[in-house]
Amino acid sequence: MMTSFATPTGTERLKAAREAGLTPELLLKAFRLMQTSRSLDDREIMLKRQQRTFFQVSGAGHEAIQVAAGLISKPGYDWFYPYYRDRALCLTLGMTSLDMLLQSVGAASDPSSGGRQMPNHWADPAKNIVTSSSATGTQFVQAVGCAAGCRVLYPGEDRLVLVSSGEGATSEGEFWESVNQACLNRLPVLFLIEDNGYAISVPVEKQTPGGSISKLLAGFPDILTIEVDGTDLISSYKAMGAAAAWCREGHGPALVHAHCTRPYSHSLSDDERSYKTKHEREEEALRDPLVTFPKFLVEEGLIEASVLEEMVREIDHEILEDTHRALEADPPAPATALAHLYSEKVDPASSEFDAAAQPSGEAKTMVDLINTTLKEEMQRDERVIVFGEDVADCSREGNLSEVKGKGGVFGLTAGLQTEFGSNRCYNMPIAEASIVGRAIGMATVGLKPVAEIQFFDYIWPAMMQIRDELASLRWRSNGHFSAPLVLRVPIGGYLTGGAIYHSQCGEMIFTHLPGLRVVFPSNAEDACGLLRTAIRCDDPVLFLEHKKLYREMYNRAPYPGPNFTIPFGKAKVVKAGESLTIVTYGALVQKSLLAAQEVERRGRDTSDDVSIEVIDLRTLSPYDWEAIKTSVGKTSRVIVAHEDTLSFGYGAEIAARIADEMFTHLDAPVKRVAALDTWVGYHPQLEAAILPQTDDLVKTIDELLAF
Ligand SMILES: Cc1ncc(C[n+]2csc(CCOP(=O)(O)OP(=O)(O)O)c2C)c(N)n1
Ligand SMILES: [Mg+2]
Repeated sequence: MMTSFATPTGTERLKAAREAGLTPELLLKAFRLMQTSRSLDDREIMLKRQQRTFFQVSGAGHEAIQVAAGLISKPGYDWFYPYYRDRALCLTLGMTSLDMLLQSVGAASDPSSGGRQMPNHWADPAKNIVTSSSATGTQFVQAVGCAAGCRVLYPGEDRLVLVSSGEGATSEGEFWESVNQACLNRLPVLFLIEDNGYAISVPVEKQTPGGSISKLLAGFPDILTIEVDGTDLISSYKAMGAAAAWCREGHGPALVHAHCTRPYSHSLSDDERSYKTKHEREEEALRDPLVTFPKFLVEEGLIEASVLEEMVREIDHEILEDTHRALEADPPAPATALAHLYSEKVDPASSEFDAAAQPSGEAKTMVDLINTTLKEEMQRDERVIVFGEDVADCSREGNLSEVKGKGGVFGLTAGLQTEFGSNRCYNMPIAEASIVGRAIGMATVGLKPVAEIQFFDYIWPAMMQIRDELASLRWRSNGHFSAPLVLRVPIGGYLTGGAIYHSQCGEMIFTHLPGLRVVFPSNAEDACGLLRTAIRCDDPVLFLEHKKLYREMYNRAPYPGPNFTIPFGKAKVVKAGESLTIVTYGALVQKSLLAAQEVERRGRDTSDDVSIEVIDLRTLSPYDWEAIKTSVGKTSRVIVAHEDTLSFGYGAEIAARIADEMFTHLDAPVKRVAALDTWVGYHPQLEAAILPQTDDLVKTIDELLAF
């Protein structure tokens, strides 16, 4: 449904305000908020020019729609995903001038980020203003997840999720993914698009086909779209009110397309005179809400001009006092740089997770034990929700009585939907950024999503969500927000036929990310214990499952019990030895064992007393340095072996650290065995040549022993 809200003119305006529920008191409150926002921008610009702050981006020209958005919202009940221009919105929700100035100066007491993020990256847990990144458009998919999460946690309540951006950011794929899913699930997401006609220097007609984002959405079902003059408080208030009512009444999402102005260029680093004409700027100035709104208040007799001027002076004075306080505030202490990367509540590396296995029954595959663990954790904790591509048994629930069910392309999630229902295990559209974004939004409100990415090779659309959002969320909000969740991802090759898009590794790209835990089990028992730790811990975990290891005979194990957990960062010495250490994980654990056996057998034949130690790291971030150190201290020879490509790889980090900290213990150079620096090929002969084999390990062991 599409509506356009006309801007009232002349004497109609007061009548329209009254009809919309805007009392004289509310109008004056709105003015105070709008003026505070503008005065703060002016003050911050001065501070930046005086080099007392480091960055400035303004909300100027957007104040009317933002105050309207804030007035129709319920802070602490609704949830908010604002963007960097939303100063007036956040003031209306209850943030203070001092809160904002503390972020400008980068103070330790900046409530949004503790001096970690640029100004205008608002966050306030008490008001449900969720920490934002600087990436345009990433907030949309998280807002959808937040709305989906609220539906689970607060059924029957009329909370909405307000998410905003400029018109330029609607070109991001995540915007379209989020509209798609908000419509699919009829979620109460209120999209506010503040259209100031430019994305830095790019005008809207070069950004959006037809130049209007609201018109483009015409074909989506169940979304209410409203186009409005975002510089006019009265029509903005009406539009936001109607959109909020639509969401709260359960009809689905709404989008308000608000036309704003941008009088202060994109930011202080930009000068719009280099791409906007004088005429264009003059036309815009006539629509400035901080010109038109006070004029209206005075013209309609709602306030005397002199009283209004006094009010502005008062606001400026208060902001100046807050500025002095902010400038005196302490900066963040250097020693705090690493604080809040991970949970301070739960340490997954602690002995708390060191539970003994209580094996029972016959040996099971990795698939069986992962499936059992998921079921048990879903039984134990209602907050655990599983979603991904094809993970449900059957999306058409009615067919479940007639069909066996799918339960994942590898069958890992089989039976979860049947046992726990379609609200706890469901299929997602093919949109990996949304799978991760939804999980982040859900985890932010307190659920425990265990999402699946179908193949590691297709994780890349979600990379922005993983790197710029998931991994940084706790750190950038100075510990105020977190998104503890699990991403299960089938990975790896040796499939004979998997080729480039079903066989790659690439785990080191993720171990490079502070804030993320990376797990890579090699056998059924470890997969069970580590998955349970992943679900029970308080950090985001990338749980990598090697496809080739899913149904092997050699790595099976009896069921180790419903409370079996393994701490992160605790390697397993899978074979003890004295002559050489192989540090490895994943599919190369078995290959290392085979290579060790061969070398040892040859040694026995020639009466050479050779024994190889094989260490399975099991978790890659954190990893067990002590285990490596102890072993290398004993053997003095070491190979780091992995399936991923050699150069700039995981092994490079371990090898560098061994060279750094254990140099004097070494009797030979640190060697690496890994894939060739290329992609995995389709033909088995090509694949075998590219991926590391047992023979490669044998050769390297021989070389090192002979050194
Ligand atoms: C993913 C990403 N790409 C590029 C940028 C750089 N950037 C910051 S703001 C911006 C323009 C956004 O324009 P719009 O969405 O219209 O918002 P406005 O600033 O006009 O309010 C760009 C390109 C970014 N922050 N994130
Ligand atoms: Mg814009």
